[in-house]
Amino acid sequence: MNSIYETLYSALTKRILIIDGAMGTMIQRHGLQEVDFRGSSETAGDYHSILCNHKHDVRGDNDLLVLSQPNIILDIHRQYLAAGADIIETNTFSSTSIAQADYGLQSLAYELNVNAAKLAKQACVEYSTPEKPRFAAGAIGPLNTSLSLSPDVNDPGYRATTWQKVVDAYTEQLRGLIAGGVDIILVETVFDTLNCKAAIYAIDALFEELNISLPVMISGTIVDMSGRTLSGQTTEAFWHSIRHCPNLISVGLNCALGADQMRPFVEELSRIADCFISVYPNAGLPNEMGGYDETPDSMANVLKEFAEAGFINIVGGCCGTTPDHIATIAQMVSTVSPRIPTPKEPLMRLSGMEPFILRPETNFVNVGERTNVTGSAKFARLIRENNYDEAIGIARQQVEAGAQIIDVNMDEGMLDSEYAMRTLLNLIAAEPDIARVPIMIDSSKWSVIEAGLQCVQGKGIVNSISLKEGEEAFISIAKHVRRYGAAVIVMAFDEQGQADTYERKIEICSRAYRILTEVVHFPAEDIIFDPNIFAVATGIEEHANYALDYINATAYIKQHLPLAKISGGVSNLSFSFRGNEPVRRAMHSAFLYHAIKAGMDMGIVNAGQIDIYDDIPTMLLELVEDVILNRRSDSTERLVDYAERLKAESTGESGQTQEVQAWRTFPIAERIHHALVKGLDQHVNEDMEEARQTFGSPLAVIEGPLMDGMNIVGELFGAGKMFLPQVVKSARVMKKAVAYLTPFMEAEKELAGIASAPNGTILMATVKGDVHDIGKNIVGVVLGCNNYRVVDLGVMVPADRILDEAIACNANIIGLSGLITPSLDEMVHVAKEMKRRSMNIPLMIGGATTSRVHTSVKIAPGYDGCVIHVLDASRAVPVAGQLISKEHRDAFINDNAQEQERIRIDYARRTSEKQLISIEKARLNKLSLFS
Ligand code: B12
Repeated sequence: MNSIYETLYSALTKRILIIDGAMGTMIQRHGLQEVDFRGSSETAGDYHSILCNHKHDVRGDNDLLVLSQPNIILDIHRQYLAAGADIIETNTFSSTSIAQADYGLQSLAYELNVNAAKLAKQACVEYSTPEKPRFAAGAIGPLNTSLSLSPDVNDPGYRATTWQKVVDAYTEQLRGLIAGGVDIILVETVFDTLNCKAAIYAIDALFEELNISLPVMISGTIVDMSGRTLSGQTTEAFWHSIRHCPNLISVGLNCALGADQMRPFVEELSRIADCFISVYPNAGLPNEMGGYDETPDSMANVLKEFAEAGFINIVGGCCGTTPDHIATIAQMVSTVSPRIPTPKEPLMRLSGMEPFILRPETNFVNVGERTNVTGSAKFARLIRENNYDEAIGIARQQVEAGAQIIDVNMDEGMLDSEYAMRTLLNLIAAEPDIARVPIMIDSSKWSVIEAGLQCVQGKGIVNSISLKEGEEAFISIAKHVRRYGAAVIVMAFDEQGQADTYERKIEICSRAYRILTEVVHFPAEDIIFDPNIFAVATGIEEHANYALDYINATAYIKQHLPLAKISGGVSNLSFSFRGNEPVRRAMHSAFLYHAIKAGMDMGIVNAGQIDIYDDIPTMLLELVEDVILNRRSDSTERLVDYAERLKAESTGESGQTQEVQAWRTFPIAERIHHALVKGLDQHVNEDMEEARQTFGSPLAVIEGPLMDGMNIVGELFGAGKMFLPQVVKSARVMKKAVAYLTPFMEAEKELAGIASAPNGTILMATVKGDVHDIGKNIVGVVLGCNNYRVVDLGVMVPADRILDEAIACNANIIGLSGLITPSLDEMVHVAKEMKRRSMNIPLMIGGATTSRVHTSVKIAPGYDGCVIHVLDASRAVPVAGQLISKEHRDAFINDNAQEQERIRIDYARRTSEKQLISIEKARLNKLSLFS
């Protein structure tokens, strides 16, 4: 930390700081012509001779004015400082060699930055007082070229520039800004996170080289109300991708939108980021003439509300704003306290275009392994044949089948692996369905890993680094991984070789952890150990304990190396049984079951090669576990014998047919459970028909055997006995079943002669961050069949969209669904937003993790209208009926409110009983064994 950082930090804790407004708008007021941009000998000094003979037009190159008309720029800085700005930006938005090439002025890039910094600094010195220090922020713009996007629609893998060129251009700009004396580095208007990551890379490297560390501000740009950057990332994914920046003092948003439209995104950043928050919007959206209409008062009013809501620390304006805007904003927020950043839980926060957080309840994370030339013959062939279109198809299948991260490996002797890595990743960047998940860049060669890192805008994982080449090389590579902002897998490998015993595994991992956390300052939550899964049952005595050593090492690491994660390539384990799929599958499932219990977090897994643990035949399970847990000296022979027999039996169709027939003879409910758990959809329609007749109504089938089946799936999944790709298949079966039953529910409605005018409109949505929609869809169908007009917004729906649409469709009720823990907070947020917007629409809450207690204690108090928890689809109908009925509505709402109050009192009593007593009281209670 240096003194500028501390001075700025201290100011930010005391008040909301003001950043200046638009430079362009102010320059336009001077009506400068070509000749003015070139300057005169008086205004441009030595630069005049260069500029007056320059071949290219320079009108419009605003950054050039720091050389040709420095007084104009100095005067604008002064106006903003006089208006109350604490931070002013250098006039260097386009002062890189890349951007200046448009005017043929690339050779002046360094000088532009030095001079711009000097001007801003001079103005700051003039206005600084001990009570109100002013700061010159070196502005680094987004460039006129993108590392994530192709400028050629016909060639999505093409890039107009390279990572290295961008890093070089930014480094030169930074050198100039630092030489000119800026106090802060501001990377702003980030529309492509990969460009921003290149800037961060340059900052980190230059800070190290010059041994300085200025505070850094980063400001992204959300281009429209979809809430994404131009390169497709959500606000949260953007934050995950850039938070590794050294000395990051603030993150925020600027440009593209007016303050009003920015609200949800600023609110989100303020909720998730642990540094200060900046916001400097445009003066509204551009009008039809390209101008900006937001007045100082109207803009300041919105920004004041942000301040009062506790969202912001630094505020100002972007396009279209003027010193008048800044003065009004400064005055309006002067009495509001700044937001206090709070530390966030140290979770591994990855991203593709969307965020991916490993939370305690995330369960085992599947890393898709098919985009690996060493593991998939088909993928290898496609890459060799340069057939990237089909290779991309494999990546897509992986994500569709439930891979939460995809591993990409191009390590093959005859391939240009760097080229292949770059080509595939650039193509993936253009496929939002695939690029939404984080990428694991897998290679044994650093040059290939680096080629990959230079193509991913999100926060991915490097697979892998190790101590193989000694500490020095390890530290250097780890620093680079950090500089690229990735998490890292560390293989248990050192100068002596690969760790194959428990002792070696924990010794190497502990040593690597110490170096990473203490020397490299790598965040512990971003370290993943791979303690090596080796083949067992090989017949070699020394291999007998391999699996158990991995499992025990996992448990040790989880206990002794805080926050570190564990991964591994699972298919190695069963190498000795190649060709015997049932045994391999059983080995993988049993191994994963024990390894996950010991703390394994993620793995490179072929989803087709795992069974459900509980389904492994008892005998096979025992034999497999004997091998994995090394329980008997003859375990390998016994498993080999069994495997031989199994192979003999299963050649020919008969074994398979028998198994198929067996489950078809189960009672209907069990058949449904079986189909759901196994993801079998061939018999869904006939089973649904039978079930419908057995259970009396389609809804009874949904809420009976289908729900029970999904709960079994959920339990197996939660216990590490079933994996996400399998759950995806279960979900498909469930959806097919519901689709079969839906027309029957509709027919019931007709039969009941329900009137055609709808009872009311119900807006349904699964909240932001959550993809579960089966339950919501069922509720929608059931309500639809009971004559409600249902407007279904789908999944992952942000609060503001839910509320805007609810108003637009004149909804009588809003129904929120959510099944994962973070959705509970999101529902609280929706309720609070409803209150902020003074809405009065009743809110129904549903989905497996929601509860009556949570709704009463956490959601309902945030909203003045009615909030009601509804357990299932059939109960949704009477609840909706009561909420809409003119006659019963008030009494129903009142009863619900009273019941919720009782629940809150009861909850408060139960939790206060659990509260800790004072130390004195505890001492009085001490255990006295000898009195
Ligand atoms: C199927 C499923 C999936 C499918 C979802 C497919 C889809 N299109 O919906 C897939 C594979 C994609 C999936 C993904 C994940 N899942 Co999941 N999933 C399940 C599972 C097994 C079943 C859910 C289901 O459909 N149930 C059947 C339906 C009908 O029940 P329901 O949704 O509860 O709906 C009924 C009522 O609740 C109610 N209702 C529902 N919504 C509403 C709304 C209103 C307004 C009303 C009135 C009523 C109502 O009516 C419905 C019918 O009666 C559950 C386990 C479980 N027991 O729920 C886990 C479960 C929900 N998933 C879980 C997890 C952890 C995940 C992942 C995070 C895994 C991961 N590592 O990535 C991701 C989440 C990704 C994300 N960002 O959302 C955990 C959640 C744990 C937690 N507390 O956070 C669970 C509980 C499993 C577990 N035991 O660990 N999952």
